[in-house]
Amino acid sequence: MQHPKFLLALALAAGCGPSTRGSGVDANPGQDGSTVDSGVCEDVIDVVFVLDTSSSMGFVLSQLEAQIAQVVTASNAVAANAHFGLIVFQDNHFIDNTGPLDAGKVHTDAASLQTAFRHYRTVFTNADRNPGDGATGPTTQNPICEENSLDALYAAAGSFPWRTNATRVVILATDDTFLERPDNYGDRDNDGLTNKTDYPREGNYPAARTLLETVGALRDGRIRVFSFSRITQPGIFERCGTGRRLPWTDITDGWTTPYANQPPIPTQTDGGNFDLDQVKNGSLSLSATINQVVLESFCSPPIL
Ligand SMILES: [Ca+2]
Ligand SMILES: [Ca+2]
Ligand SMILES: [Ca+2]
Repeated sequence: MQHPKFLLALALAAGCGPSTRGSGVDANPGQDGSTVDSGVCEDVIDVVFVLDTSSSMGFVLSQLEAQIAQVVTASNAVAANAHFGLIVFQDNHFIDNTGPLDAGKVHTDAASLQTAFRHYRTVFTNADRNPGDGATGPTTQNPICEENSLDALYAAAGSFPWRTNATRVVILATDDTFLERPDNYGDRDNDGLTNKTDYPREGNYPAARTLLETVGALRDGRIRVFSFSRITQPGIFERCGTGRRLPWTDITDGWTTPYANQPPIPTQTDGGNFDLDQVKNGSLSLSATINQVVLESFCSPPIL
């Protein structure tokens, strides 16, 4: 019998999008159909989605809602009993708790994930409401363009119930860079106070972590980060409608370009980055790309 990974590789071969990753992971079957790790690895699969739910990101939630069943099926074809988590963020984050296992942190099928994607799009994306504030939190928040992916990633590393024998993958989507402690995402004018009430209203959304701390937690957890982010600067009419802390030329920092002289997060975790604009225009399939990286990561510990 063929290794299930090999069979899935055949099934996926036609539909995979391009990857910019340059790791040494080799999921290609050998000429005799064997894989480099066949017969020794008994991993399960844990995938955590870390998703920017700010106003420009609704298309990712919609596409995931439509395509997540294919991801769940493909992961379970690689190894039975795949687990999925969801952490949503804007200027703060929330660890989704609507799954059936581990106090809601773990999803096992597409239906509960679809309900969750729809919920965050409706209640948070469409209202500029920060996920950590809950469904009745203030609206029209988010006074600067940068989004708090860093603290959401730190939560993924430390607060998701990763299984000991799991191949661990984070799928992150965002269209901007992030800030580090001690900056504050709610401090629009960077005066150290969060008291301005004119639009876009200030609020107290301090960054809790640094890039160094976050990457350290991810690497300690053997968690690969695959990001979908913008590779090119948006045109003037596609830009975030508020001010920002860092220049527009920095929106790729941390994903495909260094952040304050530190290599990008996908590079530091043996993951990869894909072009979010290709997802938006329909030329890159989220599900095919996610299935590809899960397959390539399976039973191949990150090379750090
Ligand atoms: Ca945004
Ligand atoms: Ca923001
Ligand atoms: Ca201020």
